[in-house]
Amino acid sequence: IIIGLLFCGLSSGISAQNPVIQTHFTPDPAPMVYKNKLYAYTGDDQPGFDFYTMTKWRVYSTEDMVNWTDHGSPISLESFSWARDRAWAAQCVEHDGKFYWYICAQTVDNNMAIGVAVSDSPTGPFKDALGRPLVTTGTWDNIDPTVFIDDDGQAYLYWGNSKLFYVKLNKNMTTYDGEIIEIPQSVEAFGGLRRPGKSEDVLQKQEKFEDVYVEGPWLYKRKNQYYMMYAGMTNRTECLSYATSYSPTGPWKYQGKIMTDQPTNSFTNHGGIVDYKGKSYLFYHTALLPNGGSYGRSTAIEEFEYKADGSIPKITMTKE
Ligand code: FUB
Repeated sequence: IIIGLLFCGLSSGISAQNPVIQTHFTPDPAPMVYKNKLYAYTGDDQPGFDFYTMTKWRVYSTEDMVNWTDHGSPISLESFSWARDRAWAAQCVEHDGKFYWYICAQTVDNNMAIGVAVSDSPTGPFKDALGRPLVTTGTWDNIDPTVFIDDDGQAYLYWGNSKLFYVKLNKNMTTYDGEIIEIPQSVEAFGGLRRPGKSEDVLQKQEKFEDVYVEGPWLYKRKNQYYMMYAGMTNRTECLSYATSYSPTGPWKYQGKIMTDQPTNSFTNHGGIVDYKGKSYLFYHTALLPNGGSYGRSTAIEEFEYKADGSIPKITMTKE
């Protein structure tokens, strides 16, 4: 199915619209470039829910950032025998000609866990690689996996809500042997600190609020710097912030907000950054599709240019 959609914010001069996909809700977009195509792996919000009651994941592709092909929903909760609910944020990466789609979902034990499905094609069919979760530590922190493969071939899996963890993946991309490392939270690393004893709800209501790591990490490398984008916190809604490091395991240095307290109307924000055909793009989500909302979120894209020192400019969301 070809969905011909245009979006604004492009230097090509094409006048068009965000959200880029208008046929389904497509939260938590994760871009991946493979060969000549750009793929967007997304979640699937369903209208009418009052929570993130999600059951499947979707994939789209484009070659021109204008026309998108809908590849349907190659994986769902049913693809993972251990998953019972909450098909939340995911990311697919290619390694040695295979495609690894890292997902998180609620387990039959009522925790959140990270799993991985594998395929020979970026659009599937995908199969649960393990028949069990890849990371399950019996907590609710195990959400929002991001995977990055460094130049030396070492793959890193980061994830976490309110806490940020990583493991080094084995060469098979589906297991790990080392310890799970928790990244220390500090003002220097992520712009702020959670105050012990205060719930997120209380934090959001504070008038003056510094940034803080919340969820949705996105790890990548550009030149010799590693970038960790994440959903941070502002007064009204999640923002997108980032930290950098000269090592994939930190220490991380807070660099500020990329997308600040703008009216995404979705409370959460979650995205990815990718270079494609010589341009840089921020993928994120908003509630701006008709009938959208906090549980009806859609992929939006902005083109941007890095500053000369490698920093990411403040990016303003665009819509029609
Ligand atoms: O889409 C469900 C959850 O909302 C994601 O896992 C979080 O990052 C937030 O976007």
